[in-house]
Amino acid sequence: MSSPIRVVVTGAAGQIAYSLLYQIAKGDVFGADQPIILHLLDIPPMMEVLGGVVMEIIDLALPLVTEIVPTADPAVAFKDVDAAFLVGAMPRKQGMERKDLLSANVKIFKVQGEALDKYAKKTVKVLVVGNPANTNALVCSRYAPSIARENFTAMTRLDQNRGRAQIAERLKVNVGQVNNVVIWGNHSATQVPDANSATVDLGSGPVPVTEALKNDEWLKGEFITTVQKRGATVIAARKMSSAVSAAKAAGDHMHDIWHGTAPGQFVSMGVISDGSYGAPEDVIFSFPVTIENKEWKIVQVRDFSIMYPYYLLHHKTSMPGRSLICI
Ligand code: NAX
Repeated sequence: MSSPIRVVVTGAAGQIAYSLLYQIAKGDVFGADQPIILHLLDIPPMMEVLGGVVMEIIDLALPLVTEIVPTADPAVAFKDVDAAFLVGAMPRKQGMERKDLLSANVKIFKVQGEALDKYAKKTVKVLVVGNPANTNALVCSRYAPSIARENFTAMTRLDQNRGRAQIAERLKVNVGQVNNVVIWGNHSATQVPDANSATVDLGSGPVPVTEALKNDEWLKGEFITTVQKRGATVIAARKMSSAVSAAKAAGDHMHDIWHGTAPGQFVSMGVISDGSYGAPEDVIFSFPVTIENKEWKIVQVRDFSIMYPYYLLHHKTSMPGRSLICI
């Protein structure tokens, strides 16, 4: 067995972390042979709850977990970490303006960025889940100048998974047969789910979903709005936001950073934009990427550059992520 890696999860007493920690602890994310030292960060009032979470992790009796470090101190939480899941964030409360939410989160992600800069390994891979995820990732990266900007990514994998599942249901196939759904932009209602590059394997190799669902107007309309509004639909039914699906998506995202993407497949994540496809530069923007040796690369396919402006026109939305410029 290799030597343990240090993995921090923030918002560790919250509902997403509750599912995510199990996945990490049993080896689904970093590998079945990779021992883990779990660092768990939450705020001081949550320390008792976090103590309960620690007891449950112990009771899982999973041999990969060699040590658990619960703390409310970012200096301890980020010390020597190899991977960071930044899940904790200030939730939007009733009567709270968007600017209030942003300023509360800027404070949190400034502190965590500074702590990463000072204490984490320079190779640390940071996944921001806490909303607004794209903005929070950008803020965090700005306050961690000694760590490459490419090491900070934001989660749109839940939206991608939702898109795959919707298409699989429409085609009445297993979700494993559907790949390469793209999420452009931001993890918010302004995101652009895109099935134009998606493929389905109906038994004789991948074919375009646009072929399999030819003349199906659903793909250009309801598919997009269903994915965009899925989070709100789950909240309306469950009276709580998506948790197990968000945790699974966070695990999928970090798994692919760690182990790379499969040949012929790409995944969507918020990464620092180089202006590809006409997206604004230097913001965290969701693109299709491939990953090798823990480094992502934006997929450059001619078709995408045709489709992306089309969607912007089609939906008459402003460019997703545009609001991120004015944080
Ligand atoms: P919970 O409210 O259950 O848990 C959040 C936890 O974060 C709490 O325990 C809280 O005490 C902690 N926290 C707050 N400030 C902190 C700080 N400064 N340092 C450390 N911990 C802190 O929320 P949960 O349902 O787990 O959701 C967490 C975040 O994920 C939210 O911001 C949510 O909006 C976001 N989501 C992002 C998604 C994505 O696709 N990017 C989808 C799911 C989810 O909505």
